[in-house]
Amino acid sequence: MAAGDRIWTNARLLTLAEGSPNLGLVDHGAIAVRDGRIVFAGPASDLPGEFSGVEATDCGGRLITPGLVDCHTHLVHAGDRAREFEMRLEGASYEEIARAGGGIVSSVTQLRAADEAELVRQTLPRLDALIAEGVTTVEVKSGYGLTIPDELKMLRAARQLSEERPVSVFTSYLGAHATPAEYKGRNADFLCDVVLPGLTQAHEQGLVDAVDGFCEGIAFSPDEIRQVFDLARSLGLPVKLHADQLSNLGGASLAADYGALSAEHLEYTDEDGAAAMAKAGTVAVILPGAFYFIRETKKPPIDLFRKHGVRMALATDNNPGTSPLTSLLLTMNMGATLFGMTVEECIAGVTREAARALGCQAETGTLEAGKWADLALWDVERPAELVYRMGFNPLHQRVWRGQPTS
Ligand code: DI6
Ligand code: FE
Repeated sequence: MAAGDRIWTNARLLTLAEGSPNLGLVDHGAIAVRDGRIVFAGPASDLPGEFSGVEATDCGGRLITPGLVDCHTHLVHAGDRAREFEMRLEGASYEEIARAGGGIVSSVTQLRAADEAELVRQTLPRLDALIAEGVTTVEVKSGYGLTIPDELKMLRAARQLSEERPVSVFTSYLGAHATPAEYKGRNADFLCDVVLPGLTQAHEQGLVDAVDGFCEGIAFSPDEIRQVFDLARSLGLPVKLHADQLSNLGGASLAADYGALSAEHLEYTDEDGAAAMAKAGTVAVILPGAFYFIRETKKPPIDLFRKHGVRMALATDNNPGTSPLTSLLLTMNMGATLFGMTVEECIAGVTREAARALGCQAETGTLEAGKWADLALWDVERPAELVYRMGFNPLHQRVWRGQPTS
């Protein structure tokens, strides 16, 4: 027994350990923690004797899962696009909205006008909403600055979030998100002047954990994305890609070619793309919030992912334009209801597989010895309840790195 040791007893565990049936369910379970890391998670009868005198939290039979991981967000942004949403409800077209100053351009304008402290201030309520549902790790992208200083500002704000709240933050550089007005029709210049040198600078400043891009007709071509990924590779940074969201440009295969951690959205991915992802071990990050919000009708090919053994994660894609969603619980419900994902796929998708999509599966995402003690305790009897309810939050306690935070 050492100072700072903690145990949780009288719990039902979903360990999510790879290959265990029923999400690694342990009916009479206990977790022992030292220095913020899990030392033991399993049947209470096997709890190591050295923890016998340690003060225990009696979980009253509650369910413990790994802390949730939101592996795809644009959480740092300024302002909102509620007016645009209203205009769409009134029947306005995308062109009309763009002419009225809406669309992604409006988010870029608002972001550029906000300083770092203001960005953090505006982001914290969204982060708090995620945390309130048991999120212990969150990914945050840049991509609304689109100048080097503004992209760096976004990434610094993202890093600052982990100073403000007990949460692990992973940053993704998304300079190739959209072409700003001043570079309209000049993607090559934008890449050369902003995206590529911005990535080098952000990396030098320790602000980048992974590199992302938006491969789409309205954004960047596969060849343009390759330029970004080649630089990422030379800097030793992992990549991920917004791929095949609105059309199939072969984004899933492109991501797989670079051994990407993940490819995201994937509504238009075909069988070749799924097979390439399986071979590369690229995780499919499914984003039902954006599908729902833009009233997309083409569903991601979940059956093909299953057939080829592609791992699937689920994330909010929180962003002001296409997914103003701050609930991973609702995201799971949408994954099940809209796409037919199973309860097990949904729960693995916001824990173990989401961690894999961030490359942090050795640190979090399952209840296994050696990982951070990132836990969520739930007032539910069965795992399906986490997926089935809509707009109800059964979180009882959240633990980040061994410390209860609620
Ligand atoms: N895919 C999306 O759906 C969002 N970004 C992306 O890469 C849209 C972002 C926005 O409209 O603000
Ligand atoms: Fe996104």
